[in-house]
Amino acid sequence: MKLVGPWLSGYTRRVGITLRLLTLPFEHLPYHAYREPERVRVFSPMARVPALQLDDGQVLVDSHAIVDYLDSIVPADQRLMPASGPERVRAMQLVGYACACYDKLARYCDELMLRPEAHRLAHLQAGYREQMESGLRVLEAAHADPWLIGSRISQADIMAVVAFQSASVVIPRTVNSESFPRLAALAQQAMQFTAFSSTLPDLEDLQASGLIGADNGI
Ligand SMILES: N[C@@H](CCC(=O)N[C@@H](CS)C(=O)NCC(=O)O)C(=O)O
Repeated sequence: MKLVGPWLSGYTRRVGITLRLLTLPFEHLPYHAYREPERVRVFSPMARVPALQLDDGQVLVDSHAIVDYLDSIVPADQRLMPASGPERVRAMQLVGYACACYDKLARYCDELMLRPEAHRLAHLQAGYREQMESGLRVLEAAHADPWLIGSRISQADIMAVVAFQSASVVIPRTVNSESFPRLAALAQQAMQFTAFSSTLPDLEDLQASGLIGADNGI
């Protein structure tokens, strides 16, 4: 399989973590959707990442569909989403919040990075941040023991950690281990897995994106 997208993309990282936790071999093609759209388009006509090319040449896009597919090709006891019942509902709820947090963070970053300052809408930026922080508070209130859905790591942990770590790079004064101690502890626990530690965005990539502390201390 080939995974298209850089670790800078939280949704690509979600898929990369999933592949590594499930010990599924893959080739990583870290093409950036904005900087290298023509390379991404070869796999993903809308120039969006992540895209996963399967061994038979078919391509899946959208991290939700991809992680669902990956769960379907591993034995039941390795799957990263509970199959049914209240645990599945809870996992879906938390994955939903974590993805929504990441969406708002991505929109906030797009506003900062792509739109010229004179055309930025302050209320939009503030709204994205407010919504993202509300979502992170929901995740912070979810009790991890030791994982969000109990004894086994799940997609809820993966996306919660991706969203928290990404937000803490972009708006470190607001999102940090003091304001979100449980999410910080969850991230620290997750980083014991190479699936998480090996998929952190390159520092160079982060610096080039201008996203480190992009809030300028706001
Ligand atoms: N819902 C999609 C979101 C994918 C997404 O937003 N990808 C971003 C990078 S993190 C992207 O490719 N943006 C460029 C674009 O949409 O034009 C998923 O879960 O995969």
